[in-house]
Amino acid sequence: LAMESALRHALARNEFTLVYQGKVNLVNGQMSGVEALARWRHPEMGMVSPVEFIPLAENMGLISEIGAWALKAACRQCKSWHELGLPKVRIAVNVSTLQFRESDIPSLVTEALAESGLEPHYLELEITESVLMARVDDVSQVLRDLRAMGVHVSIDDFGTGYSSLSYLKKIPIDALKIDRSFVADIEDGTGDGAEIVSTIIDLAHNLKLRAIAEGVETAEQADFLRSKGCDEIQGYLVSRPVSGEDLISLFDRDL
Ligand code: G
Ligand code: G
Ligand code: MN
Ligand code: NA
Repeated sequence: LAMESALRHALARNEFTLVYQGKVNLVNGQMSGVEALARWRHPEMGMVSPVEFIPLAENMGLISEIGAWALKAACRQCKSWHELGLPKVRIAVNVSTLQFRESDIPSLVTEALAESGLEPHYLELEITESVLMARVDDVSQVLRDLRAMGVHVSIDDFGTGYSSLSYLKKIPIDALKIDRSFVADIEDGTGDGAEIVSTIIDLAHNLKLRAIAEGVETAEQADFLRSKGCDEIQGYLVSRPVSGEDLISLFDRDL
């Protein structure tokens, strides 16, 4: 209960912040994008993980407001990296399923892009498979509107939900992000994890989508993913999530 009342005031008290984790292109080794991850810094409770506060925010009817803040803050941060003359990367922002259903996402995105001055093709939204469980026509229309604007969409935590393959073929998306539980199971390339991962990579490519592996922690996992044609990786091997300022130094590092 204490956490609920604190969460109600967290936005107004400026307690949310974003950290950023780079994605690296496995062909050229360059940083290709950055995912924004929300953090709640409470004065007494300390850092509260989004695993805790996102579901709470959904239950309390606060997710759309918090999600809108995250989208706008991420667009502003990305634009400011571009203005510093850093290599231009795309920013990925998580959109919860409830937020996707409750809000007018195309209008919100239009507003965030207009306010920040970020060009639409530098924005990517990460949604999960559960978004796709709604009426196909409604979801498709929102995704088509986003595509028409030039905004990218990827499916996060792919493989843990219930996407129908025929559905995936019909909707305009750009990438599948392979859930980190499968990546963790790659090990030496012989186990179940390895087979699931290479199957998802092939599925993505057959659907003309990029495949991105998340939670990559070891060079062995990265080598396996490269050998299977995975397009991009994200995870502790590349970098932990860091502040907007700390991310700048990652641009010059040899990844
Ligand atoms: O950053 P990491 O600990 O901690 O994130 C945990 C989970 O919280 C992940 O599934 C991530 O997608 C989700 N998450 C992080 N930031 C946001 C956000 O801004 N909005 C939503 N909806 N989910 C987020
Ligand atoms: O669900 P989503 O992919 O958006 O989650 C991102 C979450 O994964 C964040 O909590 C982030 O801190 C965490 N994360 C990022 N890289 C790694 C990694 O290499 N290993 C593990 N175990 N977690 C990671
Ligand atoms: Mn994500
Ligand atoms: Na994920």
